[in-house]
Amino acid sequence: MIGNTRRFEPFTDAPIRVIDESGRWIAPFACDLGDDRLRAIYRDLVRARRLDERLSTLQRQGKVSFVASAGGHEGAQVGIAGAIEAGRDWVFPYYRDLPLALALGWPLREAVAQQMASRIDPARGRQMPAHPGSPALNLFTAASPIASHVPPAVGTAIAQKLQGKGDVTVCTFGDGATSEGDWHAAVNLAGAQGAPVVFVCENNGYAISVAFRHQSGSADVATKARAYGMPGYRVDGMDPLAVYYVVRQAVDAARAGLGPSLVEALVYRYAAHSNADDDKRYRPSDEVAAWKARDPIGRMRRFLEGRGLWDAAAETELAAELKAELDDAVAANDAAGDVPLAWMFDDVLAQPSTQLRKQREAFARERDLADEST
Ligand SMILES: Cc1ncc(C[n+]2csc(CCOP(=O)(O)OP(=O)(O)O)c2C)c(N)n1
Repeated sequence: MIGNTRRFEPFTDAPIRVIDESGRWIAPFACDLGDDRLRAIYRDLVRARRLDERLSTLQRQGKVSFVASAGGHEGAQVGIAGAIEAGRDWVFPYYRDLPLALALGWPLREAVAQQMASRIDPARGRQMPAHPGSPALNLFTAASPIASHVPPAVGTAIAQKLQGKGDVTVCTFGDGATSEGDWHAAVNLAGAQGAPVVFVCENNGYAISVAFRHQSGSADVATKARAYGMPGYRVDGMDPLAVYYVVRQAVDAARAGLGPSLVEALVYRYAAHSNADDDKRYRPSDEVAAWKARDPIGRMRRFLEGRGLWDAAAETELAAELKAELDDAVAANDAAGDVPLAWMFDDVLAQPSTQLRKQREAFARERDLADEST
């Protein structure tokens, strides 16, 4: 019931937090999550970080072509995942959302397969790495053009409203997306239609090298909600439970027919924008270090330790479990091998056109010639 969960006011100057950096609970209400759930949230954070580190290694080994690191975004994403009913609600993610996809239940092997474009990738190697998607989870495949997924997210939410089953849509994006025309058109429509959608901006302060103040005249992202007639919440995105509680309130409101919300989660990306970027050219290293000191994993661990729910032995056990899981996922994809190039002609049209058949034949001839010359 919305009445029980309406805890937060919109448009606060200070970002909403429920755990401080020392791991102390500071909210004026009690934490109602069970011990196992709290430990699972911590596990999701660490699991995402380990995958992130492994993907960078795989990229340097030439096994993955592109990495969009999510290090520093995990707290926000795991918090969002906890507030959604996976497989019922719809989620429209963006390319930095691997931790969100994993926390929703995307199998790690599948996630690694998508990154490596191996033969066991359900997308058959056709997606750019770091573009999660899963029909089983109602997880819309991430699209590269910034903010292009926001209009279809709103369309989905309007359809959910017409169906009247209380399902909702959550749409995530970076701060750069909020400077795009698609974003404004879609958020405006959501406000006008009272669509059951929760927009979550993972504001890491930069759109590649462009700092937020250079791409928007707004003081912050949450403010933009005022123009479209919905509440805008600013939340500390390095506090996973704050994000969970704020997004849960917004999701509950959308389910109850109260319309859309915009949540701004203040995060940081620790690594460069991608493996093709050099962040030292546009941001100082002490800024990076200051944000790392606020890391969501350390904060959540201190919170658990303070409640007697975690210790060094549990940490050692988790590290071993996650390493084994990652090793297994990489080994399975290594063993499966790369997607054959000829697969690009499959599944394009139910009845292949003359042109497609000709292209396939031309490709086969080229390949034969290449084979002969080796
Ligand atoms: C329409 C469009 N314009 C430009 C780009 C190139 N581009 C890729 S990522 C990116 C930055 C987006 O920043 P933000 O939305 O803040 O997300 P972040 O990468 O910081 O998480 C840009 C400009 C693009 N993919 N699509």
